[in-house]
Amino acid sequence: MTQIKTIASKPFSDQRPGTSGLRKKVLVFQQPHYLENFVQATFNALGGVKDKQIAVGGDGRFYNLEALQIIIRMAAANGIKKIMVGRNGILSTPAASCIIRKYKLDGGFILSASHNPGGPDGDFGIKFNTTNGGPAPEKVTEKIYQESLSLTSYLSLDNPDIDLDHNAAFTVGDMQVEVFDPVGDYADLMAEIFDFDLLAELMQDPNFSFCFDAMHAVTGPYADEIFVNRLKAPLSSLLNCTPKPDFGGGHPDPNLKYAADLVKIMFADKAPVFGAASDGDGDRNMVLGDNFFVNPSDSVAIIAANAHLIKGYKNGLKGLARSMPTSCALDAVAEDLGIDCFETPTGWKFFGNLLDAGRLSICGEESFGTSSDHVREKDGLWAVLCWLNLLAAKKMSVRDIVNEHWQKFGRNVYSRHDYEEVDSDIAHEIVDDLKKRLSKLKGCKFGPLEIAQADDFSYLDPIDGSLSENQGLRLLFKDSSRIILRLSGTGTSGATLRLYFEKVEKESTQMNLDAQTALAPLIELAEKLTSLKKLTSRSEPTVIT
Ligand code: G16
Repeated sequence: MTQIKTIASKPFSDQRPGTSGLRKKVLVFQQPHYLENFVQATFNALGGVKDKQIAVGGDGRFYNLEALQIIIRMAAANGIKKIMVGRNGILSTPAASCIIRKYKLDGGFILSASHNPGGPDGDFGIKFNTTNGGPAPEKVTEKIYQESLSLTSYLSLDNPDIDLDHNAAFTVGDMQVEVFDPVGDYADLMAEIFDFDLLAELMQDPNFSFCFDAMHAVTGPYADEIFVNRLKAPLSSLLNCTPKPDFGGGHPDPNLKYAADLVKIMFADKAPVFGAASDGDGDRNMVLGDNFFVNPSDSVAIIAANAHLIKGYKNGLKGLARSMPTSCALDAVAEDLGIDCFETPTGWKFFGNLLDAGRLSICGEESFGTSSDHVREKDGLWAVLCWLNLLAAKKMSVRDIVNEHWQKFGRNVYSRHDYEEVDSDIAHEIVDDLKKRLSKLKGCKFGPLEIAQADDFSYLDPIDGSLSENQGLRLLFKDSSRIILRLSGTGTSGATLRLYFEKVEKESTQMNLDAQTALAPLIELAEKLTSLKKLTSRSEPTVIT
């Protein structure tokens, strides 16, 4: 039997998981014992993992393969009974959720820093998902952090690196290892939810054209299997579909700035009818029409409003949910359908309890995340398939589907301004300063805008009663406009400040106004109240969505 070794280590003080797991520069993770400590802290926080079964895989970024081998050795040394490893170390975040649920595993590690850049100078990340397939809730991530603060050793064993290139089953120590196809089970799940015959027909329609950009990240193999092999889309529909450790030098974040290849195609003359992209680990999506951007907050609302057209949801929806900064477009749909719409803090983990309790079917976030109760993660390709389904069923363009929705529900004109890599002290000062003034802002009038409520959002989970405080500063106006300010929990350099703006437009002739123009009074007011640009010496946001 292979000898289990106790390896001396030292506690690290910076391993508190953020919005979605632990994300740091690759160089931080490459420090001796750094990754190992987090993995051992996770095992300890779970009360030990003897005889448990887990999955592991990642988005293919730099350090993915080395990290996998470390985790496999540590899993064996900690008494895990079986580990399922995605072939080539690949496993998208939604596919990991699917696998954990389908094979009733006790959880899994996902190795990804999501949409953050990769490569030796880029970012790496790790998060643990629990037996429901969803990100560990705060009580677990906090326990991991507490464990990490006092950890002085971890368990491993001497075993050569294992071959991850082929499907195979073997043992490491007493642990069974199964290297499996990371795509098949997920593609099968999609085939259960969507009518693939309908979608294949759309792909053959001479008036239809489609472009999917995997941004050199994990969804490439999934897109190949689903769109090309199963739906018979031409191979030329796929862009950047080979996962690369550095994502081709790009920033695998599907937004108007970073998905530049796709944006160029979709905003050209004779653009395809439909375009979409997903991020590093495959949980985000961006949806575009011919010269048209679909705001993610609108996207989830439109999917929910039309869900009866999708095979998997034709019997109705249990409820809806959105994160607090996401626009209230979804609330209007919930009201129309006569179902609940929950408002949770930013972070997919907050949807988990509601999904497990059967209280909601579809949920989404402004940060390009949309999904349903089929998994416990957001799911980029699922959202793309929803849109393909709507296009096939409604026989309308993307632009017309969005306009039809706005005409019925009104338009929640929306934009997010990100200020990335801001000096951390300055960023905290800006937030703290506004926070101190919140109580005095209620009732203040700025031209036609009157603040009806000003607070720091907190969330009482209706299922387990847990309270999450300090989740973002909200200025809520009498006319339903909103300004939100919060610090991102996913950046790795300095701090990222996010400002969110929303205004409800019911006047049908004003629906197509440019969002930045329509929101200009709110954008100006935010600067007046925070002096954000002045204090950060920035003339404009890093990214505008
Ligand atoms: C993660 C979370 C999302 C969150 C997003 C942005 O997504 O899972 O719930 O909305 O980060 O968070 P923040 O505004 O704190 O940066 P991903 O795709 O990065 O895993």
